[in-house]
Amino acid sequence: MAPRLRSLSSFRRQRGIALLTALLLVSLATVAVVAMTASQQLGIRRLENTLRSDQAWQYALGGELWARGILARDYKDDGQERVDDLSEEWAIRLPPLPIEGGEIAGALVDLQGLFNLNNLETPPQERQGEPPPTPWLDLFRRLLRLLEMDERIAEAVQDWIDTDTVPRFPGGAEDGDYFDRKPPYRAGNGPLADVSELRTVAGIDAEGYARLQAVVTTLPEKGVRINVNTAPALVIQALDDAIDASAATELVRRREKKTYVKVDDFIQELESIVGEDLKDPEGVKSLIAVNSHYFQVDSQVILDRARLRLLGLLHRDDEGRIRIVRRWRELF
Ligand SMILES: [Ca+2]
Ligand SMILES: [Ca+2]
Repeated sequence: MAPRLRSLSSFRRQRGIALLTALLLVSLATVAVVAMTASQQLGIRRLENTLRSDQAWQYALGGELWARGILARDYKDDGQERVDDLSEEWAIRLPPLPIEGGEIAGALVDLQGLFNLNNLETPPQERQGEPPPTPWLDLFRRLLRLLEMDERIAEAVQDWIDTDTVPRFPGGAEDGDYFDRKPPYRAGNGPLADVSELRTVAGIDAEGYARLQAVVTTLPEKGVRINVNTAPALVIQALDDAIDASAATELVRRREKKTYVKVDDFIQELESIVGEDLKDPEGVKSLIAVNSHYFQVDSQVILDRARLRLLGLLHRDDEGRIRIVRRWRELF
């Protein structure tokens, strides 16, 4: 009896092990299926995201195309009288437009209403000393004063742009000043590519940068004049010592009633407000324009989970040809 009993219990044990093995196999297979499905879902999600980003990019490019169209139409409408002011179609900010799965918003900004920092470029210096001030340097110094910032920052920006290593006086800063920083770096030695570069220039902290951001720009040429039909009051005030805050506000108020069609119209109004105080009307005239060549297009697209902000610098020449100078993305 005893061997039979043993074999029966051994049979039961074996059956138990087989059952356990089967269960284990089933659970392993389940884990594998779940893992495969999860990875498949991830793949689908990834594909979906890529597709959405691609679509958002195409929509944003569409926004750029819209901007080019508006600028081309404006050129045609202007005819012989090349004037750009804030009552024109390009200056109207588009409310967000619904698109399938999201929305798109766009805006055009005249960058010539702002002071172009690359106007500060001068030939390299051979010796230390104060180089002769240019009208653009005077304007930038006034702008810094109006922003309640140290006007010696003007020389630091000039040194950042110039290709020499001789610091200007009194506020200059060259490689020597930047080597001491942690981490060390060198001066730019070329035109500024973006306003954000100012954060690396000596004397400009986060607060100063925030103030400057509203009134300066970086364009790929120097000597770009300020459009008095679009410039904020502060930039107009910085044109000449004779213009105080109330005169600048009055000049802005008058352009809202009647656009400055010629540079002389602005000078005439300016003289009627400040009178004898204006010592150098020709000097002011050399800094201003009534139209613009540089605009920034800003397209913002939301598409499901994808968000894209595409900015572009557009140049419109005197023949009305429009080209994209550069394009960059920003978070929003
Ligand atoms: Ca126009
Ligand atoms: Ca220098």
